[in-house]
Amino acid sequence: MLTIYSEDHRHQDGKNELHNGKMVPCFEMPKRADIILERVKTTNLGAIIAPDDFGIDPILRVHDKGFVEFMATVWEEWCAAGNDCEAFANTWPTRRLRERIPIAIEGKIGYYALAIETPITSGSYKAALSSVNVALTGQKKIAAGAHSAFALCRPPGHHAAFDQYGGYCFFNNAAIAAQGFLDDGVSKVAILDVDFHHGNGTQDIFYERNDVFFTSLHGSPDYEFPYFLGWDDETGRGAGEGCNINYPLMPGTTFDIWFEALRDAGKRIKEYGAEVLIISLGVDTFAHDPISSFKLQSPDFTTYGKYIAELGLPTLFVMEGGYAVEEIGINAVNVLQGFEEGL
Ligand code: SP5
Ligand code: ZN
Repeated sequence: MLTIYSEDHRHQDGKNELHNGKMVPCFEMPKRADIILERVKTTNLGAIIAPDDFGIDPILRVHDKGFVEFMATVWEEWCAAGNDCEAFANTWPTRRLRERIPIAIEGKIGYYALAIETPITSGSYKAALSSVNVALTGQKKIAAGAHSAFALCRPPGHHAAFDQYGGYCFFNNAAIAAQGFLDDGVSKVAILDVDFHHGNGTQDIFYERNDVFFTSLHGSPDYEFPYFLGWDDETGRGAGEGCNINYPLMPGTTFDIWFEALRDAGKRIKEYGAEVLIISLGVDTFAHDPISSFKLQSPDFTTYGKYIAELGLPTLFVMEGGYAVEEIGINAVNVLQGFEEGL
């Protein structure tokens, strides 16, 4: 399987995030991609190529223009306002406040943030652009006839909504790739999100559409981030009714329960009639992940990779979360090797 990778992910290198009331070193760190790349090499998964540059037009197909402009300029504005540290939001347009975009950057950042934990740094925009290019390069390879590809994206993307960043995500790589497939002539795309967290951003972007089917297995929002989306009564709206399926699962979920949900999701993808599959590949379902609570073991990743291959669709794997850094390479590449075994 072909891997797409860019060194530019290093430009997102936040110092701290707010976790359980303390500023702690960011869980989402450059070393994650280094360890995955190392495993791709040692397992001889296949060729590793650099991405092409697609500019911002494909991003504007799924994200708000004002939001993309904010991402491009936030660091400069944050520094110009006299700050000499990473940028964090601290005030939001919550219930009964107005959703009007303030002029001051301290306000604007709250308008566009969905959570407080993610630091914006001097390199966030550059890293986010490169992550989009990695996903789109994989998408183009599949559109040109490859059966699969691994977009080693970093920073991740599935929490990034139409006009919001957060959850370590800035632009929604998987959603941009899905739109890329449609723009290249595919009529039905499925996105299967196996990250531990609900893919709220991807759901948000496609919620009223029937050309992208979105399904996600994740820790129930009653207990887990992002807390305010991801229940099973969210099935899509308007033309999108029936094209969104969530599997909220209890903390402590073991592989047998998780895999049963995955097989149900796979059945629904087949029923929908998807022509192409995108996997939002988070491996924070691992039992030893430091911020998650599912119980998958490393061999389970191989098992479900094999099942994904059995769906028989051209498949683009887009890297999302996973914070047990030492094992992230084994777990992510196990999925890809399982997929190849299942062909
Ligand atoms: C892409 C991705 O995986 N983003 C995850 C962002 C999670 N950020 C908030 C984490 C909150 C962790 N809470 C720990 C207690 C769990 N019971
Ligand atoms: Zn996650």
